[in-house]
Amino acid sequence: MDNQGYVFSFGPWNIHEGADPFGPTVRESIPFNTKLAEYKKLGFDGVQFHDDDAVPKMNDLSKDQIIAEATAVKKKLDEHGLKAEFVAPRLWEDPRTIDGGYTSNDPACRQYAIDRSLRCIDIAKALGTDLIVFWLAREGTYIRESKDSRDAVKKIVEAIDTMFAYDKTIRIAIEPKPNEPMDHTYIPTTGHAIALGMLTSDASRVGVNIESAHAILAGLDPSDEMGFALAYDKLWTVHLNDQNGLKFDQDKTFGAVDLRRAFNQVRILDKHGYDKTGSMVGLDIKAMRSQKADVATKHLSNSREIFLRLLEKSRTLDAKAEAQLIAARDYEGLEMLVINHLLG
Ligand SMILES: [Mn+2]
Repeated sequence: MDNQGYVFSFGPWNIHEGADPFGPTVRESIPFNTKLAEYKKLGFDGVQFHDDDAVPKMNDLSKDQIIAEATAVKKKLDEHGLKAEFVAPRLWEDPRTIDGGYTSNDPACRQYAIDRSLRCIDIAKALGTDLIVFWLAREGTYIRESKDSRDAVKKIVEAIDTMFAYDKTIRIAIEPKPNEPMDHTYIPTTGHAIALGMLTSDASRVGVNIESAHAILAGLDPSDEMGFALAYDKLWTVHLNDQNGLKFDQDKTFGAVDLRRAFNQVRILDKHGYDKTGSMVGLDIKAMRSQKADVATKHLSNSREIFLRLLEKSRTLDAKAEAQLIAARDYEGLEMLVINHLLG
C-alpha cells in the first residue's frame, strides 16, 4: 500500500516485551538493530527516540561520549534508509525525577532534569533532527498542596529557555497528557501547551505532539485538538493510537476502538495539507500482551493500513452531497452520509 505522500514513524518501545503494572514480560527483548531492520518492511521511514533509546546509560557518559554514541546510531539509521523524527528526554525513571523533572521541589533534581535535557539536544543534533518532544510525565502532583501551580509553569518555561539558549535551532513539541502517572499534570491539553510556548523566549519554537489517547483521557476529541494546533501552525507531530474510554493509557491500534473518531483525525490532517508540512505521522501503540512474539508487530502495520484506508475514505466522501447537507443544516442526513460511506 502506497504511503500517499505521508511519512510514518514509531519508536523502538512500540516493539516491546509486554510487561504491564501487574505482570512481567511475556516476549523476548529484541535488540535495537533488529528492530531497525523491521521499519521499512512494515512501511515506516521515521524513528522516534527517547534520549536513552539512542544512548543507553547516558547518565554514566560524558557529553563527548554521548555525541559519539549518537553519531554511531545516525550511521545505522542511514544504512537502513531511516530518519530520526524526534528525541524525547526521559525524565520519569531516574530517582532524581521521582518528584518531577523541571518542577521537582529539590533544586538539585531540577538541575539534573535541565542537564539531561541539554544532553538530549546533543543527541538530537547528532541524529540529524531539530525536534525535541516533551512528554512532561511527572510535571504535576499527587496532591494539590505539594507544589505551586503558578511557579511550576514558570519553572517549565525556564527549562525551555535554557534549552533554547543552549541551541539556536531546536524546536520543542510538547505532548500534553492530563494524568497518569500523576493525578493531575500541569500541561494537560493542546491549549495549555501552546499557551505555555507564549511565555518562553521564542514562541515560534514551541509546538505540540498530539496523542489521540491523551486527548481522549482529557475528555476531548483528538481531531479537534489537532484542528486547534493546525490553526496555530503548531502541529509538528502526532501520536496516533486509540483508547477505550477513561481508564489507563491504552495505546491501542489506531482506529481499533472508534473508527469514525480515527476517520476524523485523518480527515483534519489531510484537509489541511499535513503531508506537505514535513511532519511525520507518528504512532504510539502497544501490541496486546496476549500477542505471540512472531506476530507482535501487527499493531504497527495494521495502524498504518487503517490510516491509509481512512485517508481514501476521507478523499472519496461525496463533497457535493456533504456541502448540500451542511447548507440545508440537515446534520442527520450528513451523519448518515458519513456512516454509509464508512460502511462501504
Ligand atoms: Mn499513550
